[in-house]
Amino acid sequence: MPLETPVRIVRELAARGYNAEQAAVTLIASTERPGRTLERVVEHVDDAALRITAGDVRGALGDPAVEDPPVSTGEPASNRTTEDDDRRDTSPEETSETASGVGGERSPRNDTDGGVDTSTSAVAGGGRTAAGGGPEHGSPAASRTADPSLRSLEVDGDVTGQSTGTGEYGDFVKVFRDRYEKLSKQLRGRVNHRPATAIQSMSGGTDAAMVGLVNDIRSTKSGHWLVELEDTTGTFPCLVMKDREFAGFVDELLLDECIAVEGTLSDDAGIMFVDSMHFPDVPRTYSPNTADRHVQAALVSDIHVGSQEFEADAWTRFADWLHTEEAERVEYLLIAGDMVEGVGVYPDQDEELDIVDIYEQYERFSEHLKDVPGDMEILMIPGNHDAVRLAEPQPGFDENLREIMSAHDARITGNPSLVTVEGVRVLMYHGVSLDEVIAELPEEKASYDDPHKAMYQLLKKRHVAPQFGGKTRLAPEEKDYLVMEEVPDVFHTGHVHKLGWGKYHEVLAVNSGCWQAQTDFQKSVNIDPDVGYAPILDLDTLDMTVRKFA
Ligand code: D5M
Ligand code: FE
Ligand code: ZN
Repeated sequence: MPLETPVRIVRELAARGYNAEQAAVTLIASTERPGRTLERVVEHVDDAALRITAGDVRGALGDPAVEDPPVSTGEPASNRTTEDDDRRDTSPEETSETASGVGGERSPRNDTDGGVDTSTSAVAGGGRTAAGGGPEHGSPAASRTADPSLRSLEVDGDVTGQSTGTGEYGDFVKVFRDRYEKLSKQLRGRVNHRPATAIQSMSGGTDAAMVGLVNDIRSTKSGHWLVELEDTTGTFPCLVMKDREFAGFVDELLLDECIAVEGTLSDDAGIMFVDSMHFPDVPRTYSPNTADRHVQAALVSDIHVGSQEFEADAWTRFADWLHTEEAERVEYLLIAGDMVEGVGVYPDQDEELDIVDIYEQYERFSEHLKDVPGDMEILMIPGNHDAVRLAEPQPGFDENLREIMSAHDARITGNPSLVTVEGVRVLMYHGVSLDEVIAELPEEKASYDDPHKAMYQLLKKRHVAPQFGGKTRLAPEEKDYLVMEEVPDVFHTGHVHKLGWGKYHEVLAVNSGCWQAQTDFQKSVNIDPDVGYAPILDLDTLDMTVRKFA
């Protein structure tokens, strides 16, 4: 087979079970007969080696003295920045693809065309969809030229290895207490609230305020709303009159979320007539963090390897594109769960399985991961199809699965995790609660067509899965890992298999679609998945471009 391009070399090495440093691929490609060189390298390396280094190639070429040669990439990186920027912003090829590729019937949603409760500045420079495609869409890159020591990736709020919950009643008390502590702190400065027991002993007609978790929501005979709030001392009923301007907020309420209300007690002091309602929310003045250099992250989710509907060709095109010069700034790949299709996740799922063994699914996934350039940083969290406990927070993959997926040395953390990438705080959450938010809220506030709007609701509630007891299973822990204690700069989810993005008070919310074509179940309920898209995020500006590979 001709091995004239780095992409082919990487694929050939992957087929033989090797991952490769980009510098090694460049060296092989630069030789007169890359095919012959590759054979020599494979013969030369240790059988146990997983990753071919530039040193290995030198060794095979008979120059073992040079262990780690500098990578020759042609032009300096600084030139590329400008060129790259130009391409991002003005390429006619991208513009025309936008019109023909995604403007049509199956247009993924974003808020650039004016959403409802979003910030007016929609994804700056974003809202476009560019064709990704294979090497023909950009010349093969030698490698990521930036100095890897500039990279940084830290993880907070990861339950992996920290789980203490035994599932006892006392654990539920603890986790809700912690939720109340953390979220009430965010509301405390805004209202002069009193504990439920203190309000219970106040006299009729007095002003009062309370911070509590929503315990019950009922409509009254006359169409008003009775919202019962609970704090650590007790409960108190709060009446929202249907004609108040904030009555629409009641539609948005989920059980167990934390809110504050202010109002006046009834004459018999039995209920509070609500005059204002407050959510923990993202401050309107929030100013997001950005990276100090031009570097990008690809955000993907829901790969579902092992399903008959997994779109391997689209994934390969994506991986090939990552090897091109156009993608040389894409140094991070963040995957938001559902690496594999899993087994026994939904009834009758086995009828659509391509690989029935869960470990074999991870082995195949690992092969697909090897197509991704070896010099990228990968981070992944699990989803509801993955082989970890279903209840959230979900710990990262166990040793066994890590071993299977070890070739790329990816960072494996829990669902959710707050990942700080070169200063940018990316909250990674698979997204099972989105089904709940979409089911409970009115269409215009949350729908499968606009998954980012459902994400706005979670940002407003500062909790990734507020309602307990429905679709979202909660594992009681010492603390509530699902609270957004800090405001993220980017909120990245998947799960609903729909692409959508937009900004909520300057926080970029991205639901990144999937790599699985429509399943029978999805057909039966009219879910039309957005397959094979990769949102590419500029970490220095938080602008985003979506690339299509399906
Ligand atoms: O789910 C992808 C989306 O489809 C998510 O919104 C749930 C929904 N889904 C898919 N299959 C089912 C079944 N069998 N029952 C209920 N809901 C379903 P994911 O879990 O990522 O595959
Ligand atoms: Fe999924
Ligand atoms: Zn899922």
